[in-house]
Amino acid sequence: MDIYKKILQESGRKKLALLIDPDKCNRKSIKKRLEIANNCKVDFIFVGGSLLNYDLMDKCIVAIKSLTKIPIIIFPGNGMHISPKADAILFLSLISGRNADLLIGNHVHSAPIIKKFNLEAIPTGYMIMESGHITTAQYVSNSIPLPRSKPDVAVSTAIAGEMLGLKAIYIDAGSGAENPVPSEIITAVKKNINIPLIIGGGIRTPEAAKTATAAGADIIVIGNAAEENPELLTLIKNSI
Ligand code: 1GP
Repeated sequence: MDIYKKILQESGRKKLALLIDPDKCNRKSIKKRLEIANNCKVDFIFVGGSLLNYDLMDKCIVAIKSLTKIPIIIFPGNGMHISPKADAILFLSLISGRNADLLIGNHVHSAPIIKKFNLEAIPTGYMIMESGHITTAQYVSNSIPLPRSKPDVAVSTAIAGEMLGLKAIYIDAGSGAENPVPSEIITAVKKNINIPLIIGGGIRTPEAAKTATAAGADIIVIGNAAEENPELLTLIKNSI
């Protein structure tokens, strides 16, 4: 399965990714969410978290696979988060930060394993956005988030990512963010790049999801809100 092709397919149709945290993943806890995801045709399942370990990632993917055929994409918190059981992995480079390990260091360790597993790697420029309280992603990445009031900084960063050959840009306000990525930033970035734009973090309502897609997001990612209220997935899917 060529997952990147699926991301590019029907480029005008906004897509929804459900994020499942392997630290909170057992068959029982994800069953309802995945039933709803199947019914409302969620496009992708992202699996990832900032603090998990390999073993949990593998088990979680097996559990998800027993409940859905939706493509599973690893959204790694570090270079050890790899599983041969997934369909693809976002090969993230934290281009909003200046932490060399997250720009290239972890990649050197994980690339041979990803290759050995024959796992599709999607080179993705990952940009963490200032969003209120410090998020786990900000803390763990030891990086300064992009300022929310400076669209130019986000735009320049995204353009540089595309010029470096990255195949997607993911702007993340962080899991459970107080405030999602501002729509002005989404619009400004989208206008300046020709690769898919993924937006996540702190999107909790169909209105917020619609705001993000109307501003230019190609894929939106929903994690916490669907954990709390799985029915929200259908409402969000219908609104974007
Ligand atoms: C976090 O973008 C994801 O990295 C999703 O965030 O859990 O806040 O939806 P939420």
